[in-house]
Amino acid sequence: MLNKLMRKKNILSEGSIADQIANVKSRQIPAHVAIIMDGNGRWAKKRNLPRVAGHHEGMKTVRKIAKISNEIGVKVLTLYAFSTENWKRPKLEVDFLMRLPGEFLNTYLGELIEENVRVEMIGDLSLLPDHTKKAIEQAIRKTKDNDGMILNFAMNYGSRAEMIRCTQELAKMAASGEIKWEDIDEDMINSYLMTADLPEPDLLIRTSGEIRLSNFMLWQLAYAEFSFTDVLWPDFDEACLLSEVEEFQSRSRRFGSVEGEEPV
Ligand code: V0D
Repeated sequence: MLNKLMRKKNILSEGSIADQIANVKSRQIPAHVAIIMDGNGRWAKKRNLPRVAGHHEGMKTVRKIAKISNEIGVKVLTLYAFSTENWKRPKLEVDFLMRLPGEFLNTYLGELIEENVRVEMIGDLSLLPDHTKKAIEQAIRKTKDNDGMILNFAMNYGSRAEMIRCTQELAKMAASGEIKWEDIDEDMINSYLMTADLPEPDLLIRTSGEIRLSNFMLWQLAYAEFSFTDVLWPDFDEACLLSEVEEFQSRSRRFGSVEGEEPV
């Protein structure tokens, strides 16, 4: 009863991180958390630093959030690292971004392997510079047999492009008689998306105050809980992630009780 009151007043999460972890772990953990990592440029601007300094700081946040997510038992963490729109940024900024996977993996791949994390990717990798592709392919190869959390980077990913490709594949098979058009259902569509082997996201988080999906996992997010926070990605820390999961847990508790039906 006291706990419930404290939770309602949002003061249960004010203890230590260890308390917050224990609290979160005693309830249902979202199997798949997807995050749009926004606000790196704004973080840098506030400090009179170049935008790339924000991207670099954001890379450290990736490590922090992957570690805490793995610790509480998240099965899949998908991070939107680079969208198909991001090519429009200044060339020097794009060049800098494309060096981050290599730097990230040089610094952290050892730790990720120790933690049994499997690195995966969604998106069109064919357009990335060779050095970026090499770094990524190495990370995927070195972690392919790990069976812990999947750290899934969305790189040069766009949801509509993904759905167009899926539709074309299915149309081709229907035209050739390989499948019947009437047999196309949700499962078949799922199996032709880049997320075919992953559970659907349970929780979507976007940092930095924008309230948009920006072409991210439009099909896959049909039933996810959405959370938009004003915290800028480089400032997003373990406590922020745990609070997001606590909020997710309090919502799913409400929908499971008589207080509210699952809304449409
Ligand atoms: C910049 C905030 C890690 C978002 C995080 C090229 C923008 C830091 C990676 C990464 C980026 C990607 C693949 C991989 C290992 C690490 C990354 C990009 C941007 C886009 F296998 N951080 N990070 N990739 N930023």
